[in-house]
Amino acid sequence: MALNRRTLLAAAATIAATAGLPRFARAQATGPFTLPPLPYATNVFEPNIDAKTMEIHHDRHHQAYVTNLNNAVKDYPNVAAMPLQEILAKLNEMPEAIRTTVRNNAGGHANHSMFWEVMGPNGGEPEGELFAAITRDLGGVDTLKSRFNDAGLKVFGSGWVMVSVTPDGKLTLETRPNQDTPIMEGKRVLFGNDVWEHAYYLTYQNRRADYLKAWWNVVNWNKIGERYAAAKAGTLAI
Ligand code: MN3
Repeated sequence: MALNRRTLLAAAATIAATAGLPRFARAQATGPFTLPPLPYATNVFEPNIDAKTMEIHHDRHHQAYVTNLNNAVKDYPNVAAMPLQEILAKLNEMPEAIRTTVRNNAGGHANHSMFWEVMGPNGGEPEGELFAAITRDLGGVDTLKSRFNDAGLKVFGSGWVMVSVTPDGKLTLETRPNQDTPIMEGKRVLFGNDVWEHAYYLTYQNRRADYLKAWWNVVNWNKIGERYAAAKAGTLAI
């Protein structure tokens, strides 16, 4: 086919249109892992977390972890068939060619799936066995918040601050770099906050401490109570 001016213009228009598409629309890949829909509207946490941050964080960042993970495992059916928590607990058994990619993106998928779940409007307060465990293991709710915020502030670069839970219900404050998670050590995460700049930069810029403080306003303690019961029952997957 001869290239004429009309063909070249059409090609240029196609390239321009593709370049203008959101990243997640171009990167859609099929695979065993899927992006869980947000269980609430993106604007429900205003002004604590702005709607644009929620949208980009979920639709683009989390989608990218899912897409990258699906791409990494597509030639490894044994890995693709494994539950996410099992992949994370067996990272050192992963094929070396995909181990780092799987670590970062399976971790990112797990961490963000947890993150959306432990936030919500009208999330209540810690009650019952959860309240008792926080009092027993973390010095009470106010002390937990203070220690959690301090730990989150001290994460250098990108990472997470979390509370993990053992099968017998003991709670521990933890931090992890990048997209690492205590699931990699066979533990379970009760809840955690994302301190990557993408989680807060549009509203808070460099003020991570303000974001950490405001985040408690959007925590879903009712859901965390359910996760605590599930962790003790051995049924909490992610
Ligand atoms: Mn994030």
